[in-house]
Amino acid sequence: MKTDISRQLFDRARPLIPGGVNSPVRACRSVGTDPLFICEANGCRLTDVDGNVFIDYVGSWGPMIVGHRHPKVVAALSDALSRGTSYGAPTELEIELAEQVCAAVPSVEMIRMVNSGTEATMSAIRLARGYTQRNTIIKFDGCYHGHADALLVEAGSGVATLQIPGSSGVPSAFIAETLSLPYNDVDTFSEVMQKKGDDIACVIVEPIAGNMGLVPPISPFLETLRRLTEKHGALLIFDEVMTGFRVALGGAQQRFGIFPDLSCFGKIIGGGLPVGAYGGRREIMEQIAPTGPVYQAGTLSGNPLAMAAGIATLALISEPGFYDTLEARSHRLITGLAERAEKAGIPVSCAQVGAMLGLFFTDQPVKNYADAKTSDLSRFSAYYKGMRENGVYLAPSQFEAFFISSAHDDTAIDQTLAAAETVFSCM
Ligand code: KE4
Repeated sequence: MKTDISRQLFDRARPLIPGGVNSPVRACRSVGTDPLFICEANGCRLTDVDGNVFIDYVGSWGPMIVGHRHPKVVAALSDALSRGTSYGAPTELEIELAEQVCAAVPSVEMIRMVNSGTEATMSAIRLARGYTQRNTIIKFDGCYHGHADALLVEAGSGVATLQIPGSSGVPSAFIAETLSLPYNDVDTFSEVMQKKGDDIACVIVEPIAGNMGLVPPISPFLETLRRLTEKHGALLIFDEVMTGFRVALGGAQQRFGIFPDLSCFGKIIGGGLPVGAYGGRREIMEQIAPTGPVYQAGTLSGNPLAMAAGIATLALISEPGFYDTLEARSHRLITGLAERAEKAGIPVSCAQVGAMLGLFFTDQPVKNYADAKTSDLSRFSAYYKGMRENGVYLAPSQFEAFFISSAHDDTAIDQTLAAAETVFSCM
């Protein structure tokens, strides 16, 4: 595959931008190759600067659930653009998107727009601390909630003691109030809540984990989080930045019938433009400035272009049958991949929830981050590079989920499965 121009651009980018990229995973370091520079996209396909075309399963890391350059999203954006780009003042578009999210997600009565998932979770945690007047928070190993200091934590040696900063530049004091526990581990969570529950401001969780690869919750994990946070007066925060509008119109909370106190969103609600949001019960959200003492602000929050793209996207995914089609195509893809890997004698552990998919190169069941780390990373790298050579663009990390859009038709899935058959046969 010709990648000369990508390589030239990468050489030009690296002296100017750390790693040549504006988000680390895009550098493709964990799969031992260089990134491709993309110049356009349409439907389920990306075209790189060398003219190579790929079936895209990254979808900008989730937002592109109706495919790239959907005519109705482009039309909505063009219409908004024809009137201006940003006002720093309220617009009707912000009300429309808020109405759509609150109508779709039962636990959300009030919502605040921000500009990224990181801002959404960071703000939700500050709100939970302000509302409960408590400081300690609980997250789960392998869950990623953006790069706010308090959330960059590696699980310590002792489950509920010594936490270790997950990044240089994060003072230990900034994560001293963050506990990180094993995902899907009801016993450990229950023990910690029994000891510390009355000091916990919030528990934040990816209701379906997508940042250690795809790891679904095992009942009664989420049920226990809901029960014990309620019992101890802590808030439950569902980080639905990835799962929101991805696994159901009402997100994972609608799919599982478990409703948090606060929810965080991003990705799909911006339709490919920078948007995040957090929302929940009115009596909690009214603690946010200017109606309450918890401060949070943003120059471009509720930007009209981003709102327009989000509104158009949410209108499209609200159409009858949208998720049934996505679910069926996702199921056909993941079962096809599993069959072809098995035929080639390659052990894989696959998962699919709605239009969120995951494939681990391990013969172990994957129920938490420790299991996920049993995956054969060199095999994943070979798979990633092979699929890219065969026209399929995957997330360049074993510890990511992959996504289908409504633009991934049967032809695209057949082509993907054919590529996988070729690649698995050479691994
Ligand atoms: P952003 O700040 O990147 O918009 O959102 C952070 C975030 C929060 N919560 C969840 C569940 C997320 O998945 C994310 C971001 N997801 C990653 C992909 N796993 C974004 C890709 C990247 O970091 O470049």
